[in-house]
Amino acid sequence: MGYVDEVIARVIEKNPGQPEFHQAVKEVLETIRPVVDRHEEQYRKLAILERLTEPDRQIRFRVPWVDDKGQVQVNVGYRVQFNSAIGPYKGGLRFHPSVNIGIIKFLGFEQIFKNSLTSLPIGGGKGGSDFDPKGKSDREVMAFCQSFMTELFRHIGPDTDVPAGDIGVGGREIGFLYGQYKRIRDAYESVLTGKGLTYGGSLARTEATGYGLLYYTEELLKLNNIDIAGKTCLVSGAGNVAIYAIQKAHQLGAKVVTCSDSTGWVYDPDGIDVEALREIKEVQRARLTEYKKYRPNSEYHDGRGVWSVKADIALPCATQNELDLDDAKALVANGVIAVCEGANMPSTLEATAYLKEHGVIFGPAKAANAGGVATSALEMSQNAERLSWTFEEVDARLKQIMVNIVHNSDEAAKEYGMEGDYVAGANIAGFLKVVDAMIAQGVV
Ligand code: NDP
Ligand code: 2IT
Repeated sequence: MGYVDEVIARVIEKNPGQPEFHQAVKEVLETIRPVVDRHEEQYRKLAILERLTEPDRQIRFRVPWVDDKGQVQVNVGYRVQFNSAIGPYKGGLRFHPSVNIGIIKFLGFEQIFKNSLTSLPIGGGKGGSDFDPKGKSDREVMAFCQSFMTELFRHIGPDTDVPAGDIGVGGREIGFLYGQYKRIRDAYESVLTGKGLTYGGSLARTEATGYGLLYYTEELLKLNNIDIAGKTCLVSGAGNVAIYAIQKAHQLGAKVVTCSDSTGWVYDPDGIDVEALREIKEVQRARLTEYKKYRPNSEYHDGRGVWSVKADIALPCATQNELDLDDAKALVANGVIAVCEGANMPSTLEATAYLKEHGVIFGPAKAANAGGVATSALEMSQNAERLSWTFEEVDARLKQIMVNIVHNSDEAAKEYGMEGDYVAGANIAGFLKVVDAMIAQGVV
């Protein structure tokens, strides 16, 4: 057995019951094989792959809080500090009932390479809780966030670990978390990103992941001599990433005809109305069933089904493994040109393989959605110099970062004989920088 296969087997054995973590490790290690083969003796001796797949630290804690009926509720909180070779741990917090240690580990592992690809000095981490903000009052969300931070604060800091948002954690939650951190530490520090604009947030951070996804997609298509203008797109999800992906797609002259949430999905042949979507999701925090009230010409369907619609480009922006082999077959049968991932690991390994085999241009999550964390790092830079940049300046830097990721991934794939494989290219480019730093820093 080669080194890569040995380490994959070891990860599966040592981390039972964590299929998402196994999946993320397999995807990375299997595509960096040519690099590992070239350096096998050195990497084996230094146990590079074993160290890379074992987090620096995993923190798990109790989060007790009182609901509106006076009942005490107990959730589990996590922070996985995965790798700090190139900078302080950086990565979001996810609040969703499906959260468990395996999910946080897959996200933290992905984050190492994604953060490296941004070219900014940030290491990889992720955290969250099985708390479900859906249907909770603002007071309940605040009570939960304060209790969560009352434990988390001792593990984070502006030069140690800087969390941000992810599923279920947006501006409201970041505000409550930041307030509690500041109260406990008595320090106004850049310890979270995605902050509000009145207390240290960056312009364009809200839009950054969705906008970045479209800058990446536009450039990747350009590299393949295709113009994004005039193309029809499918988006899944209706949260932070989906909303601003749809907005930027429309600005670039494409038309997005779908979006979805965990209850159902919408088909709007005239193009999704972003302002209606923002009102439903950001203001009312309601379900997509409301969309038809704003757009009588649209269709609402219960369950899942976005990938059955005929379109040129698919942009999954909801959650992991939301695009499976059957979905990939439907997309290919309908003539899809490109799939670029806004969510983290939204395509199963089988779906990714099928799409690549059938000539679909495939932009993997850790490259395509890196705009969010990149702009978080720009928020840290602005906080460090105690200045705020204009929207245009942040947006221009974001765009340049996404363009660079496309070309760096493309060149890395070419260098290792895998031209056009942007999954391998992103993994290789992200991996090389981290490994170089790990080797330079010795056995730690
Ligand atoms: P939000 O909470 O704002 O939105 C998530 C959306 O996905 C909602 O529409 C939600 O529907 C849907 N969704 C979530 N879980 C499920 C599920 N299990 N089944 C079906 N639908 C689901 O999160 P974000 O938009 O921030 O995140 C979306 C994806 O993008 C995630 O994979 C996240 O990790 C990734 N990402 C986010 C970044 C960011 O900056 N926010 C950066 C990079 C990646 P419902 O409301 O009904 O639950
Ligand atoms: O998956 C991700 O990159 C995020 N949720 C954003 C992380 C961040 O620190 O901004």
